[in-house]
Amino acid sequence: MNKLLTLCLVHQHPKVLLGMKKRGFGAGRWNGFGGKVSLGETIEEAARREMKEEAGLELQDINKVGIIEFEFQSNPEILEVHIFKSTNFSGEPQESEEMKPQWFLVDAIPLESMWPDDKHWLPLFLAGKKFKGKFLFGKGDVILAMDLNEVEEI
Ligand code: 8WW
Repeated sequence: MNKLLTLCLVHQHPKVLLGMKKRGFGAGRWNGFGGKVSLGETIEEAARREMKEEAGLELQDINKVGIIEFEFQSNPEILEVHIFKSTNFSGEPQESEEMKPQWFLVDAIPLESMWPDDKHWLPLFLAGKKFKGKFLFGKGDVILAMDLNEVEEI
């Protein structure tokens, strides 16, 4: 009964590729690329498909690095987001109807324009760690409770 979603960030140290979400859930925030997992595809296939649709990139490598559950006080549905890292792709980042891609230096990630949980797990992501977590959001997307742990295996 969780809703399965993907989120994929390309990390070519010292740069990370993010996209400005142009519409829908999370619009106006920088984020990784991703979305819903469709029937008949694996979660990894969904992550690859969304990266192609939203940024025009064909991923070479892809690794699952985290799973985070997001609960909103206003919504009984729990979002289970599977977070992937890629380091190589073919193609050139291109803007889509969904996302405007841009490279950021890891020291200049626009945390103030991202989901408020990202500041907690991005350091683990950038350090090559694996992690699992849960965040509870209240009104105004404020974090009411959180649980985040580094794990050996996803
Ligand atoms: N970084 N939600 C997954 C998604 C969901 C819906 C449409 C993509 C969050 C981050 N991402 C998301 S949603 C990403 C497209 C978050 C709450 N905190 N942090």
